[in-house]
Amino acid sequence: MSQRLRLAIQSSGRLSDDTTDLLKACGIRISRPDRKLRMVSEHFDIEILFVRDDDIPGYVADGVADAGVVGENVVLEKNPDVRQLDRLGFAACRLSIALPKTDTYNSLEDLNGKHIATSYPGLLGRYFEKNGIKASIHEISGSVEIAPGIGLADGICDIVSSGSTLISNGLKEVEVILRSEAVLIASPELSEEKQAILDTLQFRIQSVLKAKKHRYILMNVPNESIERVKDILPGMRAPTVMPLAQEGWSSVHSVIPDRAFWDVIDNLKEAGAEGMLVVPIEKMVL
Ligand code: PRT
Ligand code: ZN
Repeated sequence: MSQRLRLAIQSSGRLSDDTTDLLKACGIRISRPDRKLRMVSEHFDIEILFVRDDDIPGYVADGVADAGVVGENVVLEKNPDVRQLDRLGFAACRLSIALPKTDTYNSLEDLNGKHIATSYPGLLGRYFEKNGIKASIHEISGSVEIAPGIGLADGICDIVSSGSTLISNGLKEVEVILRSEAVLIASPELSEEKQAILDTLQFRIQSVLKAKKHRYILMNVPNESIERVKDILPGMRAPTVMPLAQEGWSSVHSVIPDRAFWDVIDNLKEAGAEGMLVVPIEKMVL
């Protein structure tokens, strides 16, 4: 019987929808009737385990799962023996230290002697040690942001994304100790067969992520401006140029990094490009 790669993903929470969408874009459809804990994919040699995110690094390290999708913050906090592979571009957040907004804060030294509440004692402890800060850590498992308000701690170290939780609790972010996003992790040792499935999965993930970061751009350009337009386009290769039915004009197609679009658009217009269309790309296989 052929082996299956066992992939642990978050059962329900901030990671689950994006993980399911990514797998779907990779050709792995997730259907979970009756909220089962295990699912075998029909189109790929993969089995999905639905678990709590905190358990994923341990399961992968212990061989209960072969690979997993989890926040980098959770992996680094647990510090298990796993391989960290691709960064997946979702669930972006930071792990930060925050103090009451009325506190004076000039530098890390100001944290000496403070009492900090967190669910990330491992990461925070290592951060203090690396920076020679003598502060005490109070581990709590939830609602960390209320700790200073109820007199439990002087400050907190917690996950921040928009920052609104900090603001509504009268806190200010003073140090970012980690920038995190969802990552693919795998156990250090896999059978040859499972490693081959993981390689295929990674190849598909990378094709999907690359596509997300690029746009397909089409425009009409007077023939005398084509060279200028080619110089402006930050494409992967030379653009495709095709004659239009209208004499003296061509259609120019290219793939550009998404972030470059607004930087080049004015230059393209100035060079004579018209009727620009910018289209999302579903997959990019290079
Ligand atoms: O039930 P299970 O244990 O599986 O899930 P969970 O409740 O432990 O985790 P979940 O689903 O809340 O988060 C999963 C992962 O999403 C985290 O480990 C992070 O990698 C990532 N992530 C991204 C976040 C946030 N953004 C986030 N904003 N995790 C938590 N938050 C919380 C944060 O703890 C704080 O309470 O949101 C609040 C701050 O948000 P802002 O927007 O107000 O700053
Ligand atoms: Zn959790």
